[in-house]
Amino acid sequence: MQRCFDLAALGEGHTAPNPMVGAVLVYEGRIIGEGFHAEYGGPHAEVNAVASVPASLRHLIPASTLYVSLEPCCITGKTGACTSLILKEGIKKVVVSCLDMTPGVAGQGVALLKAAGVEVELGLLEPQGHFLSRVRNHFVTRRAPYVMVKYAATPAGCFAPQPAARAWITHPYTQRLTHRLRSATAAILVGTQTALLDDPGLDNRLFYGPSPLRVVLDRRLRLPGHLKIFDGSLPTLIVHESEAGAKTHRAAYLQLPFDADLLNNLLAALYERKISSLLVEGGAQLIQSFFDAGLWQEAIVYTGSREFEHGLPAPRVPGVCVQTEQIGTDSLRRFVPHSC
Ligand code: AOF
Ligand code: ZN
Repeated sequence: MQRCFDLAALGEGHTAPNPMVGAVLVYEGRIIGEGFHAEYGGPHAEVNAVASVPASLRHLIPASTLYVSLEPCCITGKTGACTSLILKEGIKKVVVSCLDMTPGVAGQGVALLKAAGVEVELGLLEPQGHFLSRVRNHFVTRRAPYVMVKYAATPAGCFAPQPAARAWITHPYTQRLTHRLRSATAAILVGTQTALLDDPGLDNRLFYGPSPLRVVLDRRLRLPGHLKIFDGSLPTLIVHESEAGAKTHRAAYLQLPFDADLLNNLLAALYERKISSLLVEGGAQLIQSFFDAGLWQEAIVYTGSREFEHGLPAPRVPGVCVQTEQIGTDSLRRFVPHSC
């Protein structure tokens, strides 16, 4: 199953809004085939695992055990149902780490296999399986993108210098990890002040894989066209309130009321666009509003070694730290909400 997880991770950044999935076929303790879901719309992990078995070993498939990181699908979406493939190949034992909460699957894949006489073991390395599939399972059950908040703070807990200015806190290596995070996230969000002050590209320049959809709040359409977000290099969505104001920059526009429901409405609009994950990169006020509304699933806080003489205090994460890692001179902490 660990091998399934490792294989699944090779699809990072390319499968959304589908999950990353890995599968391994084992005959008498020996792997005879393996595969992963490599891109959205492409063959599923199970299909690739079966297809990878050499012709000389194909006769062993019915006597092999199929390990899959996620419950095999029993619906026809962009591809055929994996449960049909399993039955067609005569596989008699399937080991699954966790359920696929997609409506129409959600336990029915396992039930269908069991009803057909296949022995199914569910729950192997389940916590790791849930972690791997957390974005997909959140997206389909909550009908909203999985929200990841990310920011850097100084050792004293400052977010930015005061008066406000663009300032770098972390090591360039940490920036590379941020770009990896961007490559694995469907959309990235910043507020107006961050777009103005930092002029960020909000793209993935420093890691393999794609860049996210750029989403920027600009209530009164004040952002000037020379900003990097308007360079036309990537899809960009400007969220605004006013009818008035020119919508002439290289971007798509989404009008929403900037009231108490803004964040919920924004998440609903992104869900409609099949955006399964959202990285909230700043500023402090926007991050705080996601925390206050309880609309976040994970927070990643980098602590650098730089200090400001006068600094704006960083938001306090209303959650528990589940992971700490040292990255050279910086540190990473991953938080989840208290209720998790
Ligand atoms: C699997 N194995 O490798 C993946 C699965 O639209 P489709 O055809 O790609 O299928 C969507 C469904 O398949 C949905 O339930 C999604 O969670 C699941 N993804 N399932 O058996 C895989 N990637
Ligand atoms: Zn499938």
